[in-house]
Amino acid sequence: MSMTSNEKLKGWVKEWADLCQPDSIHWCDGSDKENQKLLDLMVKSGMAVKLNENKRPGSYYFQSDPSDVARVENRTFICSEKQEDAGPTNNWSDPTEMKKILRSMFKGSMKGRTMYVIPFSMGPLGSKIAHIGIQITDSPYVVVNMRIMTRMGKVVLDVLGNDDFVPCIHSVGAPLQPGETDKKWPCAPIESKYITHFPETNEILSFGSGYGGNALLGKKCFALRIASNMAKKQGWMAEHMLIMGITNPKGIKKYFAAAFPSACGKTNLAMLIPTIPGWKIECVGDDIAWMKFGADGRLYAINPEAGFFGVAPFTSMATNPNAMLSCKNNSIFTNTGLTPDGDVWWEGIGHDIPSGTITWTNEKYDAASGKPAAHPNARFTAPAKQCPVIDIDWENPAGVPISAILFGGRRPGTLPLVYQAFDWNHGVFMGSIVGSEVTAAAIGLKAGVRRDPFAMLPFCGYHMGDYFGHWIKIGENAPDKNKLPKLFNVNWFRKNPEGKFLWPGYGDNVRVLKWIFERTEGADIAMETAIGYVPKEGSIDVTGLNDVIKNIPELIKVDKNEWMAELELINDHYAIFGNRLPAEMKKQHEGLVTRLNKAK
Ligand code: SAT
Ligand code: MN
Repeated sequence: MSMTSNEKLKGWVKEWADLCQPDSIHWCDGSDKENQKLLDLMVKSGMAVKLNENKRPGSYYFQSDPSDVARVENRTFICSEKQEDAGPTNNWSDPTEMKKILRSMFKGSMKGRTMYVIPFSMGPLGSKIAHIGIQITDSPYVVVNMRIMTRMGKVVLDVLGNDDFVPCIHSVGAPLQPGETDKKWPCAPIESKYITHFPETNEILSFGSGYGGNALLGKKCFALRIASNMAKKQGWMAEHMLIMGITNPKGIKKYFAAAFPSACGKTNLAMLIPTIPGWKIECVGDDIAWMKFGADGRLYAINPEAGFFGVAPFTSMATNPNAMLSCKNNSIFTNTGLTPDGDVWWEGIGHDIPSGTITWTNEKYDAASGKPAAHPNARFTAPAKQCPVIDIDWENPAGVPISAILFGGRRPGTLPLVYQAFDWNHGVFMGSIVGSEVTAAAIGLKAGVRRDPFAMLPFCGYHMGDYFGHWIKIGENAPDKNKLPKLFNVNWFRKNPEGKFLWPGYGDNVRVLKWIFERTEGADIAMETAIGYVPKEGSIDVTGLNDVIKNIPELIKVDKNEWMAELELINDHYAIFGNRLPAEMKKQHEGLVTRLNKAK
């Protein structure tokens, strides 16, 4: 039974039910009872395993189909009316054509299944920065994950009233014939998967995958790809950034946001345990930030999500105790190993694998096979409120004021441990050239720097050149330019010629955050170089890090030759944006050339 008087919503659900032909329709109220019913149903069908109540209370284990283990970038489309609006970094498809294909895919796709209607809010309910979506799905797994990752259920419909919503349609694409028994993890083959976005109408249609960002449509599809379009039109920012609070020993607190490509430790940084006394880090979010200017002229950020969808492998009490504690109960584990005593295990969890552990492919673990117990993209879904260092203001509808924005990637050379932009536009240049070194072996690409501007490569829902332009506009239109966040680039991954990391990372990263904190207060601890401000000698607190002190000169070095080579690479990177590259970015590039030529 529908729980709304929103005629548009009711009509939309009916239209899709008519097309998808589910056996029944269930409007999700978000209650504990409903959640438990769905979990029990999945345990009964064999899709879920209830974990040991004494080890992992309220938690469940899932194994996906081996063909459905991660986001599928090559099956992800931006269906803008004009191809050039999707830009060179997105797959484009004509919206009318794509809708035609999808209508045929969705036709009858929910046969034998229940259609769930999930009202959800990205951001605290009622926040001016938040937005409401409604997801239709035939996956109960999606429902229980959306309940952790978003604010979900009846309350959302109450807030929505008769307003507009972002329509999100999802099917695993595996209809059941009468009498047919279901697969443990139903999904469609790769060539039938479609993760599609219609930026002109704010619609999301996703077919054929049940996993992560392909299926939990509030996350990357809505909160980044569609929201980045909304933000561009409306003058705000939807970014792939963690948000953290940082308090100094005097009790002064600031908030930072940070954008890093995948596998650069965003979740670890967001929950970091400082190694220097008196400093405190608290977590507002680990993946996405929505930012708008407040009445006081400062930029405010909310975390649109309510949970963490974190990579499990190599998360441990040593690398990220706060993440481990966040998923100690009421959590969902997908594609980890399953131990004989009903708990989960993954590579790098910090203890040996219990004998008899079942792998994510449902086989008995065999070290000799060389196959891991957990898939490298195995995930935990955990409520953010369970994080021991969750920030007191993490659900503040007004958001938190951002003092600094950090960019970074994995760069063994060239980029110093930290440097600060001269001003906003220089910082936009910095964000536009973010990248990580990849090895040829790892992903079958040419070895070198994979550019991932603002860590938004797979998530910017429009032309990346226009996105740089939007960042420039945000700076130009700021109510008070002096109150804009200061922009920095960090690089924890610089190596010496022998290939050893020069910086310890993890909790010691707070030492760099301390320098940034002091810079936002205007401390005289920086040295001007061609590329920006780097730390003055002795200004990074390395107390107690005796082995690292000798590395500092190398860590903050700005090498003219390395940067000249980098500038060539940036030219190649910029070339793909053609005439949509803002003139300001070319100017920034030329400015750097001139400054480097003058430098010794
Ligand atoms: O699967 S998700 O897109 O949610 C996570 C990720 O790939 O970053
Ligand atoms: Mn992410």
